[in-house]
Amino acid sequence: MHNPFREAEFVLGAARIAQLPPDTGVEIAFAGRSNAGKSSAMNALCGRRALARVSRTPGRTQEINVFRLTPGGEQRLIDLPGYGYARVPPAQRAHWDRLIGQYLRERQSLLGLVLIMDIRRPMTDLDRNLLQWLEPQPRPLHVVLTKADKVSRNEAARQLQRARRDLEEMGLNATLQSFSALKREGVEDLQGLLLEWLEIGPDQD
Ligand SMILES: Nc1nc2c(ncn2[C@@H]2O[C@H](COP(=O)(O)OP(=O)(O)OP(=O)(O)O)[C@@H](O)[C@H]2O)c(=O)[nH]1
Ligand SMILES: [Mg+2]
Repeated sequence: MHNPFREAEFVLGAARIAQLPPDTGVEIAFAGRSNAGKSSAMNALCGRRALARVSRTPGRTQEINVFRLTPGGEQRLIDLPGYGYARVPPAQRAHWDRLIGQYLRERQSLLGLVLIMDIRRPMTDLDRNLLQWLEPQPRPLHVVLTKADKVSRNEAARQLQRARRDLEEMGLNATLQSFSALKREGVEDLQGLLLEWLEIGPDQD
């Protein structure tokens, strides 16, 4: 099957909102705790080994990394810095939180958010904080419980159900799936959903 994410290319890393590309076109952002597996999920989505850098040590993605789906195109994937890494100076951590919060609240081209969580510990307090930032402008939310290769099928199903219930209790309308970048499980489901988002997104004139 042709993978339209295969042509994705790195554009830039932004330490401040002002450094992002112009706020036109559409973006799908990936958020999650530090070390949750965001960069690995994006690499799996795009069928590339090293599009987004995968960390050996948590907290590697310190900037907002921007990728475009086609050369010169106006559809982008955004790798947000992971939140919640403890061994980062408080001032730096506060800067990341502000950066992510500001991005989620203000970015007009943000089409939808993919929230990546480790299937072994989804919906932590930090994930809930992030979900609260989504409030003012409702956009599609897709929750990916990754590293499913680390748990049994039963446990994966149990965690999915728990996360679904938690999201409902928060009044959030979200789609969910389990995923493994390692085993490449759930990749086609993720591709299919994001393609639907892109198709219903604003037209590219
Ligand atoms: N077993 C397993 N390990 C994974 C999977 N996805 C990611 N990992 C590992 O988890 C660690 C973190 O992965 P990253 O993709 O760098 O996570 P991240 O969320 O981008 O991390 P930061 O950018 O530091 O916030 C790495 O050691 C990966 O190899 C998966 O599906 N299964
Ligand atoms: Mg990363």
